[in-house]
Amino acid sequence: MEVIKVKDTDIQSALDIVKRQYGSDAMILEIRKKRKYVFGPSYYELLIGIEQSSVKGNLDNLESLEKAIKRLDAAVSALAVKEDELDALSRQTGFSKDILVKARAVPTEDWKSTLRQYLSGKLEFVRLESIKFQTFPKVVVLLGPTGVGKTTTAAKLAGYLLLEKNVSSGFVTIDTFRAGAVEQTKLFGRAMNLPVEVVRRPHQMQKVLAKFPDAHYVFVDTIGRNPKEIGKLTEIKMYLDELEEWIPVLCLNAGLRKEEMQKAFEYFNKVFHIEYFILTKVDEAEGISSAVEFMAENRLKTLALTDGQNVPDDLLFPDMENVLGMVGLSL
Ligand SMILES: Nc1nc2c(ncn2[C@@H]2O[C@H](COP(=O)(O)OP(=O)(O)O)[C@@H](O)[C@H]2O)c(=O)[nH]1
Ligand SMILES: [Mg+2]
Repeated sequence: MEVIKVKDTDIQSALDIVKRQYGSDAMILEIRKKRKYVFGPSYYELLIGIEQSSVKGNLDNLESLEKAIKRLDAAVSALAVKEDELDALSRQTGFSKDILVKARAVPTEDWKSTLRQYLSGKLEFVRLESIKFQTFPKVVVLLGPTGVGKTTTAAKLAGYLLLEKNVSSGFVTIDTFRAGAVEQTKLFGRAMNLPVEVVRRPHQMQKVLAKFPDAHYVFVDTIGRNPKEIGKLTEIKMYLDELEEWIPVLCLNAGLRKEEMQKAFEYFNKVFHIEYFILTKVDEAEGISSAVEFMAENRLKTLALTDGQNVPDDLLFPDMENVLGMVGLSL
């Protein structure tokens, strides 16, 4: 046993020092009250016994700490070397370095299957028909910045349901701008012989559903001039709050950069809790790697992709393999 002396004018401070420095390994052997000279101030001297094994243990710990630091050092240098590799892979795949690192695709020989595994754990594809609703008709609200293709996509979805599933739909346009910009929806409605209603006051919302006695689905389309006006979103939300049940679907253009998608998502998600997603204009985008990253990182349930102006044909219902294939990650 090693014996150590600890001195302090205050007994509590002395005990604190022992506790801090030697922890539970310390054994107090003796406490002495002393004076340096006859009339000098008193102080305490604590004799502490420490088992050799724990001193040795601490030394062993130090050694293993040193080894760990060396290993960490080596790993950091290795990472620096991999930076070039990371850059190259990012350019080659269109995926950000950020996600390649998160997925641990670098440094790995088998980066493809590592990235595949990472993405497939986060991506989700859902068919509109499989979403359970408590109420009827099922109300689907299409949200997104102006020009992303909300109105066209609503028409495509209604067309698909009608032609492929023999299920009828209706359209509601919330015209918060009193702009009367509903002609486009009316044209689609007329072409498919499906009803279109325009709502200009929130309290009309629930009542308007009664105007679609045959519809299984009602697609609510929103009009906006400036998607940056958060006030407009809360106004749209007021209309939807009148409804018993509805699901919001965010539509974003595949040509956007990931940061732009994230910004738009956060902006809409603040007002609506976004769970479902449609990626539009895939035909115009150079690739969809960024969009796929965005979908994965936000754990969005993707309902469809759109890839052209033709209604209702340019609509895809991809599964995991389709999408992984589209970003060059097929098996
Ligand atoms: N290339 C392409 N154009 C699309 C697609 N979806 C919609 N559009 C076009 O984008 C424009 C805006 O669409 P619209 O549905 O009015 O957008 P909204 O403002 O979000 O309702 C129209 O010219 C559409 O034909 C798509 O998937 N690919
Ligand atoms: Mg529109």
